[in-house]
Amino acid sequence: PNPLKRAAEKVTEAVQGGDTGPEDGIPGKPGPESPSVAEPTEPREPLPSKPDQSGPETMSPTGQPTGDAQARVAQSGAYLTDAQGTRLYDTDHSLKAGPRGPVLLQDHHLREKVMHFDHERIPERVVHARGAAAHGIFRSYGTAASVTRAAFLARDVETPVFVRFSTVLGSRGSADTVRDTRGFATKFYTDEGVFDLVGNNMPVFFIQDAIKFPDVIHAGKPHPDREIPQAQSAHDTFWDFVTLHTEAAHHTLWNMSDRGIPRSYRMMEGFGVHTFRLVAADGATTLVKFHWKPKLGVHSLVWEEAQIASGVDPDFHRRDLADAIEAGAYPEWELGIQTFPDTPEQTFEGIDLLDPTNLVPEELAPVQPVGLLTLNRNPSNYFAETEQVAFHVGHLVPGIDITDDPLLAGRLFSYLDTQITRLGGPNFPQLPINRPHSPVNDMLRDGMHQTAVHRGVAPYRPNSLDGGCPFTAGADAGAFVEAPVRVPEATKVREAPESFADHFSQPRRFWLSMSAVEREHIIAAYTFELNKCYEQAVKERALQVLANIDAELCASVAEGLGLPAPKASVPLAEVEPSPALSQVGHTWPADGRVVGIVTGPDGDLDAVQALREAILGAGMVPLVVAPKGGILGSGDAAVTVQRTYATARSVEFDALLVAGPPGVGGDAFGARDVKARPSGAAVAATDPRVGLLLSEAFRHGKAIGAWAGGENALDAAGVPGDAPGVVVAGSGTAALEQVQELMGSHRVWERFIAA
Ligand code: HDD
Repeated sequence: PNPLKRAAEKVTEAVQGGDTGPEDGIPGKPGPESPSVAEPTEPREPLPSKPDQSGPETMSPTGQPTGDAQARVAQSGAYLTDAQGTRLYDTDHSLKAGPRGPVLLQDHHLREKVMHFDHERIPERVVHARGAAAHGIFRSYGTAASVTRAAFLARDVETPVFVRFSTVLGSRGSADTVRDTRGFATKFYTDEGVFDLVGNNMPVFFIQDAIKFPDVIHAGKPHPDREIPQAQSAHDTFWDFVTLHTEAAHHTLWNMSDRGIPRSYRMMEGFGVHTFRLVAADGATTLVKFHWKPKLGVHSLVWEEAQIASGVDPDFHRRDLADAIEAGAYPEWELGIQTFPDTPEQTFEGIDLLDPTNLVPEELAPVQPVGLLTLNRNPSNYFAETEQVAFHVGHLVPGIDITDDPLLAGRLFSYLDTQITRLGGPNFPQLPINRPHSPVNDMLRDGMHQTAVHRGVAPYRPNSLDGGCPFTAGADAGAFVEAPVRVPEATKVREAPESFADHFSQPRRFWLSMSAVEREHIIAAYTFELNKCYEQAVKERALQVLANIDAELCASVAEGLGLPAPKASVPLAEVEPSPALSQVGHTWPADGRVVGIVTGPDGDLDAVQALREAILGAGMVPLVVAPKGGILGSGDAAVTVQRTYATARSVEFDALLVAGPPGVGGDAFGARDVKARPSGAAVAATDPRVGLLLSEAFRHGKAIGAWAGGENALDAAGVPGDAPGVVVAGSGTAALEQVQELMGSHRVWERFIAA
């Protein structure tokens, strides 16, 4: 066939819709000859664009409009074009000299397509590369209005936000559930400009001075020779650094605690870490620490769960966040502030507020709620939003200013600088996700990836050519004016204040504030990580650090390492515990929790159906687990299977319910019935994957319920029916009721303590 003729035919088909389209000709509706799995043969009405998918508002310097709104939306028109807007007739074949001949260099489409592909990746973030994000709304209560003039903190102001959560050490494709600090970065698109609160899920940091940041990150990242281990702190260089720089003792202790393995991004606290300075309308200043308090409480995985999830679902946290939002279970946090008088010493109750390795116990300075954050929309494009968002601690608005925390000072440089490499130039604020919602009228010009077509001739001031514009505003017209803070007269030194030398009293307070089970977890984490180190000197130095925090902590870890426990080399500080630091001992709403209902074709399907509704009604997520996919039962009792025995793993569930078979004695679940009933309910009892599901859930302290014979599945899995948090009830709903109550405490803690 003549290729040119064929090409011309294809163009005609594409433009006219061809003659192979659906019979009834309704775009989007498959005709009788055209099952939905077939390739569409004619253009269909493009999907309406999502609000955040509209591209930059470009103005053609020729004065022509650049197309309608739809045309500015990437990848949504009916016809394929090249990057210059020219329609293409084929994108599957290179231009060749005959079907078996050489590919021609003149193929501009091939060259453009491959060239663009070659440059699709941008450098990942040097830290916090792995992340997930969501859009939302921040509604302020007005309770901070007396201490800050920030307009978005006035009463009942709603501000759009974009929040990105992350791990620190891992690469972009690393697992979500590794032991690490989590980033919690929030971009507020306020009427007065963008405010970024770039925090973590821990209130303290490893180092006190930004000049050490490259060092701590080099130590935490994989070893430079083999580039292992990925996304882990359990290796020699990390422990070498944090034991030689004992200011890291506090943050390391937080990392080794349950805070290092959160259950969900939705169940983490967030902290601004540094002390910031609020400025009121009358100019009065107050020192402040920012806190995010999750409505669902602060909860963690257990270590074995975290490890299993890294393998079976490396996207565990990313999926959890997106699923919850898609299901309408919008995650919420209250923003809270701890305020302190802005005295020249910048200390509070003896705690140096400029030292970012310090926290201020909530018992000494209560966290006062100032607004509510609700995440209610998933990003529509990961790259455009989650990857290209650029946070910066220097994105401040009037009413919020910085302090002299030396860690913060270095960050004020780093976050702008890093975007030059990562986002390819200084114009990253023009990327759609980074654009302020307030008008921008800067005098910044040109540069790589400039998309604005600036008007006027005088990007300088004062000028007389552009009517004098732009003018500067005073504080009364909404300008950011630095708080006129006095800088003490001093000599230039490379030194830290003496108060920064106390490295152990704050970690000791954290340790003393933990419950018994949390302490057990901390000891296990240190023992695991240090046993992964090869260097004896590193382990011994780590024990010395622990001895300076607490003798029992040190002795227990030393025991696990098979080493003697050293004595403290400093006097142990007299500190009061801070109960607010413990995650255990409270009850929380079970909203968005995942309940697995394990059943088979012979299970109590009516009850399963009723349970699904009850679980949904309680704001939780039911997942039916059965031997294979598809539908169980028929008619009104039909139940859709969401997980099979092969795809379900305990880590996905917060609680399990085991459905018994209807009208059959409990024996049906018993091992001795397996031969007689090799499928269905009997399979549930004896399938090793169900056994694993139940035994892991039990070991991880999860609530388990069974009814009408389901208890025999528990027996088969070695789960005692009378153990704490195991419910054997007369009906599915009765089992759910008790399980739901148990879930309020997140886990059945007695099981760990008994163990
Ligand atoms: Fe940082 C990213 C949080 C100290 C330099 N940092 C980054 C992110 C978070 C934090 C949440 C990810 C933002 C996103 O989702 O895009 N960083 C912190 C906190 C710190 C901290 C809470 C201490 C209190 N960081 C810190 C120091 C430096 C940096 C001391 C440098 C001197 N951080 C960066 C960076 C990153 C970054 C290299 C990488 C990607 C980016 O900024 O945009 O500039």
